[in-house]
Amino acid sequence: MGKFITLEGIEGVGKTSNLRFIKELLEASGHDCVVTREPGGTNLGEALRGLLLSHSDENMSEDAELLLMFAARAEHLAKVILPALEKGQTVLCDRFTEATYAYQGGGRQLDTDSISDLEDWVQGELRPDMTIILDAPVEVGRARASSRSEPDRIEKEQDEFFQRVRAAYIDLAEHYPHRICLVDASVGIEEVQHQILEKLSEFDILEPQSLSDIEA
Ligand code: Z5A
Repeated sequence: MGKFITLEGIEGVGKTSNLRFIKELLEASGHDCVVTREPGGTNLGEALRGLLLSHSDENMSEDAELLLMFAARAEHLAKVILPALEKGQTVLCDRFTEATYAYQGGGRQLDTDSISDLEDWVQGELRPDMTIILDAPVEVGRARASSRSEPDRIEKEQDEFFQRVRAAYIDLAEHYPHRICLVDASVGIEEVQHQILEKLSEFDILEPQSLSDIEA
C-alpha cells in the first residue's frame, strides 16, 4: 500500500501553497504522487463541493452538511484514494476526515461520536498515515485569504466558529500524536516549509538521507 498524507488547517493557512511543495519533495525522493482534495476529487464529489460551498442553500441543515461530506468521501475513497494506495502511489489530499472533526465537530458542535461512526462506516480501518495541520491564529489565516474571491458558505462564518475549528484541530494533534502533527504556519513560508521537511522525516515518509540532500 502507498502512503496516505493529508493537509489540514483553517482557511488561508497555506494548504494549497504547501501541498505543491510537499508533492515536489516527495517526487524528488521517488514517490509517485496523486494530489486530490476534499470535498471533491471525483465528478460526484466536485458536484457535492459546489452544493456545500455555494450560497444556493444558506440554510442547509448541519446534519445534511455532515452527511454530504461523508458521501463525497465515500466516492473519493472508492474511485481515487483506495485504487491509488493499492497501486503503491502516495496520495496527498487537501483536507480529509480531520476537517470533519474540526468544522462539523468543533465549528458546528455536532456530536463527535456520530462523526466517528461515519468514519468507521465509510473508511473501515483506513486512516491517513500522516496528517499535517498548518496552525495559525484565525486573524492570520483570514488576512491571508482576504485578498481572494468572495467568501464561500462556510468561510462566511464568524471568527468564533473558526476559533472552535482551530481548537478542535489542536485537540486532534494532541490525541493522535503518532499520525497527526502541528506545524506553526504563522511564520514565513520558508520557515513553514522547513518544519514540514522535518515532520516528513520524523514520520518516516522521507528518508533522513533525502532531508539532508534537500537541505544541502
Ligand atoms: N470542509 C468541511 O467543513 N468539512 C470537511 O469534512 C471538509 C471540508 C473536507 C473547503 O475549502 C471548505 O470545506 C473549507 C472547510 C470545509 N471551508 N472553509 N473555511 P478549501 O479547503 O478548498 O479552502 P479553504 O479552507 O478556504 O482553504 P484556502 O482558503 O484555499 O486556504 P489555503 O489553501 O490554506 O491557503 P493558500 O491558498 O495556500 O494561501 C493563502 C494566501 O496566503 C496565499 O496568497 C499564499 O501565497 C499566502 N501564504 C501562504 N502561506 C504563507 C506564509 N507562511 N506567509 C505568508 N503568506 C502565506
